[in-house]
Amino acid sequence: QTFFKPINHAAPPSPTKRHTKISVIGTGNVGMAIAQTILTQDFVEELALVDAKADKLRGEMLDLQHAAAFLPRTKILASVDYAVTAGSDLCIVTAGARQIAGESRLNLLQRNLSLFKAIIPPLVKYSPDCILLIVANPVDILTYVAWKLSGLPSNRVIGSGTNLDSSRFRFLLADHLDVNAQDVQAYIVGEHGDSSVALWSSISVGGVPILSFLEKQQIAYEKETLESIHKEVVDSAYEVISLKGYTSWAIGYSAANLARSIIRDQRKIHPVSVLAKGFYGIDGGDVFLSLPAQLGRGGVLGVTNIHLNQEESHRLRNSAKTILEVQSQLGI
Ligand code: 6V0
Repeated sequence: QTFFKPINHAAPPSPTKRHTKISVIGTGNVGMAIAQTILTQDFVEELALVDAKADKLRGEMLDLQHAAAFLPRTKILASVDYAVTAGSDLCIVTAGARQIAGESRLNLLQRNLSLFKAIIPPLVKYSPDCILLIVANPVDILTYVAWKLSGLPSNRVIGSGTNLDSSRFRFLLADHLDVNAQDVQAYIVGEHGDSSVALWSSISVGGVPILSFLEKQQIAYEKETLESIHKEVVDSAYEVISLKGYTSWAIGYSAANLARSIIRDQRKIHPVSVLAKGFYGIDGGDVFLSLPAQLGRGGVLGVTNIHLNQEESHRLRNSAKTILEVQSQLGI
């Protein structure tokens, strides 16, 4: 406190400078990858961590705090008590039950539903103006659950959705074409998972639509080749899990990228899970699935109207149907 002699008559800090705070719920592999990526990117003043396991949580907090000499200055807090999240601008929920061998998807979902009943209400109680970013799986349905339990307007409840699938897609396309993944504009939309939809008709590389790009390069392609790239995206999560037991780094960067767009009001377009009813001919109920959405300080600012061909629209509506069918069995 007394290390520096204070300056006489110093003006108080400008009231216009906003103090930003993010909370991460669940400090497992995914939560910690998100937390550490956020810390390196310097867009938040305070980071609060919550988990049910007090010792592990304190260990993770200390481990991150010990990196303070190498990181932008961020206050790191942790507690099993949700009061630590008070005043968050963004709450990222990664806490989720793991699938037990032989357990049905629906049963896992029921367990995650009761978990969310213990997580979402206190989060909203302590941060009534926050934006919720759901990462736990099955992400689309749990985003719907979070929306229902939170009572927040739908523009403030977002699922990380196919943001990760789309970055895997961009990596594979870039690798295939030997270009930089950041120059590849490509979206996977729909369910985060098996029924996701690759929007081939709108992919461009450096502004050139991909199908004509491939023709120009005289690269022979067939529908099957394109489909196999999409299949590789769908399979890649399973592959990583079978090899290292979980996925963490890519979802860490993916979620931190979404957090940055929101906190810094970047108004960037991301394929994320949003309340999709009324867009792209999706009807039949309140369903969250990924669409290219513009994100900023207000949460979801809008949904881009990308041209989909008939097959893509059909697949997207089927993806919505798949999610709605499971959701209808939840009783929420
Ligand atoms: P993990 O390593 O088991 O971590 C889960 C953490 O949640 C643990 O530390 C638990 O102690 C904690 N937890 C459990 N119950 C509670 C509770 N009631 N309150 C607070 N904390 C609790 O799992 P991992 O981190 O690997 O995965 C977390 C979730 O992210 C899973 O549902 C994954 O399926 C999901 N992913 C989602 C992705 C996406 O693209 N949306 C990508 C990867 C993983």
